[in-house]
Amino acid sequence: MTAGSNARLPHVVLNPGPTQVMGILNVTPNSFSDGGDWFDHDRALQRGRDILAEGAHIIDIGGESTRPGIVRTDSAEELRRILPVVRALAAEGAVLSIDTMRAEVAVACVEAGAAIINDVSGGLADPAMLSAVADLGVPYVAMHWRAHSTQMDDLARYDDVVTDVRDELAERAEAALAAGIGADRLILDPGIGFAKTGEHNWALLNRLDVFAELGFPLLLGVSRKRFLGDLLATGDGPRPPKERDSASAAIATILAQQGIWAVRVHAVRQHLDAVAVGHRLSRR
Ligand code: PMM
Repeated sequence: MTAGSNARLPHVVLNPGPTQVMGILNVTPNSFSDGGDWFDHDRALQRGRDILAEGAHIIDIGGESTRPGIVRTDSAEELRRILPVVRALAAEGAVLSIDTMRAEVAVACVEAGAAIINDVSGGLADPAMLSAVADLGVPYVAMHWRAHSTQMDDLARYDDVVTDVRDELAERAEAALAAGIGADRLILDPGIGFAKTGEHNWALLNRLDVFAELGFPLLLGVSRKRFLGDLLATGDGPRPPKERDSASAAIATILAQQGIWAVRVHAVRQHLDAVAVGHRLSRR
């Protein structure tokens, strides 16, 4: 198979249908909701198989946490965490997306069998990323991002969050196309929770039509995020991350009704059900 051939494109990208469910596999000691749970390679592999058995269309594998405030992992460690898991799950036929901001990691993982690159920085963190992905010929998720985790909360300032994020994401799309990434391989994500307050997140979720107008499939990651913990807070404080899945799924229902391409989630079964309901509602 040559890089850039259509054979590389997973059927999930080619076929517009019900919203795809992308199961999250964080091979990290410190992600915000499941840090440490799947850090060991054998446990990560088992979690990947469970995600597939639950019916996920795609597994999104990450070896670097992007949780607010966290210091970066170096590339050797990022690769050590994920490469054996990528190789094993790809050999079992899974459609794998790699959650990385590094070109070097993207290239190694696609060579190991991964099908999609999911870059939360939209090409801003590593100047080599966009041209590397163009050469690989794989689909690319460009997320709206302003800065690394240590600085992002300070940058959650917008004149109008919907138009500002739309414009900044459109710039990333233009950069991706200019670098040679095919228009049929580009997916956009407004980046819920990245340099955004809870109010910003809700405003964006209310106006996804503005993002759909950019003309690319959309991916959304709301699963277990802080704004849901705050929405469901009690006198004891925010709802803990692992108890936010019903709220995530409620949003996924509406996203599926709106024809969003994919949702990135922790609780796969629950979100498949939510997507089935949303998709059915969209049929009128
Ligand atoms: N969120 C996280 C990580 N990767 N990728 C995309 N495309 N969109 C997101 O919203 C997103 C992401 C943070 O969540 P995690 O720590 O549970 O992985």
